[in-house]
Amino acid sequence: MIEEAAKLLARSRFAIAFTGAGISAESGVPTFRGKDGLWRHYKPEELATQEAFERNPALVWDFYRWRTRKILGAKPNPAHYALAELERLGILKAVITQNVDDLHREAGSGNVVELHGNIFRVRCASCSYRENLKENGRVREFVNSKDLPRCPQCGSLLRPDVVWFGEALPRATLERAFKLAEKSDVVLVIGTSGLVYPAAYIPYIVKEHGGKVIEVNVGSSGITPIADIFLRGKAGEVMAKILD
Ligand code: BV8
Ligand code: ZN
Repeated sequence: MIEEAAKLLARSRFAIAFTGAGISAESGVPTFRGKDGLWRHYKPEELATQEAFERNPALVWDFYRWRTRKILGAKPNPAHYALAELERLGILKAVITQNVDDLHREAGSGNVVELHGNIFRVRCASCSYRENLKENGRVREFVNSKDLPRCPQCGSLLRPDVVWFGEALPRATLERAFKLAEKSDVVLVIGTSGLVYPAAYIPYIVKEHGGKVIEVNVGSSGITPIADIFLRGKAGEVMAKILD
């Protein structure tokens, strides 16, 4: 099966990758719904929503500061590097990710579409102020502070620049992802439960346009029913083999 997947990729005209939290599991970043999943301790409604933030911004900031600390200690794993290498070889045209951990960019992927935002960016809840904490070298200061961060422009609360449940994905980002999916003849689906919409449409769009779906996952998911090739295993291990 691995050889078949490698051949499909090598012969593809426009291959893309669609990734979820599972691709970062071997980097030590907790997934959402697995046995070590984040949501086990909390429910999404309690933390990753506008209502939760309005009701208890300190709790939501504690959650994101905790996650940022976890992600700061994480390095890309062989799966992230394999995708960057496939892009360098001209095989992979883009990575569409649901992850907010920036590990694809750290591994060297160039064309990354972040459907759900990026945990290292903050934005103002009221005005258009945005800041990339990583570029400004302010992540540690932000993560270690106990206060509620305020917008330097208007004084309102700053929030993580990620998409919460019940929030629309940025239109331009979603359109760019859908256009990539319509053009692709192979989508490599790695480490997603395929439960969260509209992101989970991506592999279905590829399939509808006659493309092939290769799935890498330790278990089955909402995408498995449409997978042409299902490679059961850890992303880092399977992707390293595909690259061989
Ligand atoms: C919207 C950012 C409307 C924040 C996230 C009922 C039916 C259908 C849809 C809905 C519904 N009720 C509500 C909805 C809509 C909702 C939704 O889809 N809910 C789901 C849960 C049912 N969607 C939304 O709310 C979206 N917005 O619909 O807006 C709208 C429209 C117009 C105008 C106004 C409003 C917004 C969704 C975005 C939410 N934000 N994250 C943050 O990160 O804190 S979602 C969150 O889940 C993460 O982004 C994560 O990436 C995403 C998906 O999870 P996965 O990545 O798949 O991770 P998961 O843990 O689930 O799975 C891991 C997988 O990896 C598993 O399969 C596991 O087997 C595998 N794995 C584990 N280890 C490994 C591995 N595989 C390989 N190797 C390993 N080592
Ligand atoms: Zn502001």
